[in-house]
Amino acid sequence: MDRRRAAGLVVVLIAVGAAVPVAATSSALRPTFMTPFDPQGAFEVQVFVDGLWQRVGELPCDRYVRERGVRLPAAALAASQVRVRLVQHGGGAAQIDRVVLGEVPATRIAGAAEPDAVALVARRDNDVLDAFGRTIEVTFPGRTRDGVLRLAARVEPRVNEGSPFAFPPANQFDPAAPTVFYDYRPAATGRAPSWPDGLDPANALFAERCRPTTGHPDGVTYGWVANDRDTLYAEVEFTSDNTRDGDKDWSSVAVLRNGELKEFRVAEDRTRWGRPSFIRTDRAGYRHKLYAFAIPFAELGARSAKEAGALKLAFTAYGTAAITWLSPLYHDFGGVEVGTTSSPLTVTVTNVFASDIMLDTPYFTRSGPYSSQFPLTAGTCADGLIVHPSQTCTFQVAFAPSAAGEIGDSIVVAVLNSSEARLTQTLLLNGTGVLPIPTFTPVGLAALALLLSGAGYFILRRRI
Ligand SMILES: [Ca+2]
Ligand SMILES: [Ca+2]
Repeated sequence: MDRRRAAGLVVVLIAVGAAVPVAATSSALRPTFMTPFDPQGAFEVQVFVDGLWQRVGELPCDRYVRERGVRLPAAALAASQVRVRLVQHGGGAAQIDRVVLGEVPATRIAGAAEPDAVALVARRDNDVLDAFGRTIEVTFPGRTRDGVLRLAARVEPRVNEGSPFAFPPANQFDPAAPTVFYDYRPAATGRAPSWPDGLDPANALFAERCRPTTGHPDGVTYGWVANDRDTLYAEVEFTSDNTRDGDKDWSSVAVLRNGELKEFRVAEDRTRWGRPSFIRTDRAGYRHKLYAFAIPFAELGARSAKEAGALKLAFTAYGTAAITWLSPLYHDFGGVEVGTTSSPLTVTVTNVFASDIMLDTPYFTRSGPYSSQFPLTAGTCADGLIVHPSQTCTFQVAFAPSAAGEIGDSIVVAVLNSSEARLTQTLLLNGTGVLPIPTFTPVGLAALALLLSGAGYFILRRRI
């Protein structure tokens, strides 16, 4: 299956939310991070010794920032400067939060795009350096006592998993349209704000703690709204998005007026309704996404703020920082010998909501022609099981190809939330059946040798 198509499918929202009263400062999202280490790529570590780059080791990474260490050879440490190369490979994005030798920070970084790279990797603070596909050369002072290179980094999967964060959170996982809104009545004689200066959590329209399941940091997302006579202004500060991913990062404002819903989206390549920035603020001291919206009232069918009257607003934010209650949403088993069964994949359902969820009966459905080749084993998940907030259940899927070739399947998992709304998410599976390599017994090998020598004799006779 085309991975890009799979990516497109998995970020599509395929769930139905329920309308509940909104409190602007309480979060409904409480995932736990039980995900085991699931490497998506790595950093090869090289060190400069006696005029040559020497491979020291490989540090695998998954989506979460984790610190790993590798001891550098004594010959490298004895030099006046220790030069290390970090060669990133694999995954769909990669960042370094900190790299130190012992506890000593780098004095120089080469191969990075960001000018303040040395400061970015000096501390583990969510302020990260883009390292995707790069060879980053890091120089440390020599004759360091502790010779362990420590790298805190992450590598994202190729396929981004999860849904945007929704504000109000009651709209989370709602594919079609928001059902819950913030009320805003524009002031007839409002003034254009001087944002981002003067943004104050005390004046926020909403402040919601977000806990991404994508390895991005937990953080409070804020929204503000203001207006002047002609324009509706809004800011969305998505502190959980500490990675700059071009047009993959976006935020939107949906405005409901006179029964008509209109959505305005802003990304690096979509600046008609506003602008994204990637900055540090008083709310979060590491670089993160802040979206500024400016929407003329004329776009809402009103000639002025006064005419606009009462508005209903809903927001979303996505930054590859996202949330899902089913993980993973995509898995490729790779090549598996026909007639055998792969090692199983564990799939986790996590209650990321504020109240109990119940697995539907049945809790999964599948209708693909190859479903029987992706056998499913019930783990702790079961029809009708109630999962409390932050709790999980799991099941296993494996790949048992019956013929050579690449095939796929999808499993739709369904749960009911506390309002009995049915939510679904789809797990996409892929695998390639490969034919076994023939093996020979000693007798078989002797027969093959005889056959080949006979053929060789025959060919030689023909040529003579
Ligand atoms: Ca950092
Ligand atoms: Ca991002």
